[in-house]
Amino acid sequence: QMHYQPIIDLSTSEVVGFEALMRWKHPERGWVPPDVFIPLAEQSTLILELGAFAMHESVTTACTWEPQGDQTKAPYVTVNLSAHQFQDPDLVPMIERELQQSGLDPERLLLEVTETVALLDITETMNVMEHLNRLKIGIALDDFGTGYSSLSYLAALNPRIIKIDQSFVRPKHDLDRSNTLLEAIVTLGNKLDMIVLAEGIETPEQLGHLHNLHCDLGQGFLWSPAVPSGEALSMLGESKHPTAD
Ligand code: G
Ligand code: G
Ligand code: MN
Repeated sequence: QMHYQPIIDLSTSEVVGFEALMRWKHPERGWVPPDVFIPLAEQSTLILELGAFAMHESVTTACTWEPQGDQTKAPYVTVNLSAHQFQDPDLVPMIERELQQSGLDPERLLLEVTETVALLDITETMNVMEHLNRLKIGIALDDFGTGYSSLSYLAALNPRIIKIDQSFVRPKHDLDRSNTLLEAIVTLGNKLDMIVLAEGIETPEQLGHLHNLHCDLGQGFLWSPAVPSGEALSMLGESKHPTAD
């Protein structure tokens, strides 16, 4: 199943998108988390089938979402891609087919890739990026700050969103230094005209701090974990999300 975690605009506290996250309900073991089954699926072509399933479910579900407040566009959906998917020659055609069948506005789809995946084969990545740009599909750079954070490649990849890893948002040690890094990453993203999203926000204090740093978007248990599509849809009707003020 695909579940959806809301992405919140820290200034308006509106839901601007959802990250699609896969869950496997095993008949005996119950819910198996993706960090257990995705790496296994990656050892075979099963990951391509799961990836196609995730894309189909996500774009179909996103078609049911309506614009919020003064928004001109309905919330977008971000779909995680694994390394093998990114290297699959059928990736772009598969996405094009799904967009065509569903009728989803391509600007409402973003692909989440980690820097590590994007840098595996930079020539191939730039080739895929060119196709995605032409289709107006955006990239959200996942787990930013935990890979090599190659700054020249960051500029070349030009993601629409950079997602700051949770380890900077909820530092376990070296609080001062983590905060300095957090501030530097937000500034870097802002200056490069990228939308900066902080992951794993759990407390109003973390929210207030990130808002003060001019971080654009947030995601985390403070608002909601990933929920089934029906719950995501009803979340859109509500406007009582925690705000930074
Ligand atoms: O929500 P969380 O525990 O559920 O997700 C754990 C990890 O699994 C995340 O790093 C996320 O990128 C990955 N993941 C979740 N859903 C998908 C998916 O549909 N495809 C891929 N490739 N990875 C996913
Ligand atoms: O690696 P990726 O960023 O795609 O995966 C996000 C992971 O983080 C998922 O497992 C998701 O369930 C988890 N997550 C999302 N929000 C929070 C949060 O506020 N706190 C914690 N501890 N985990 C979170
Ligand atoms: Mn992700």
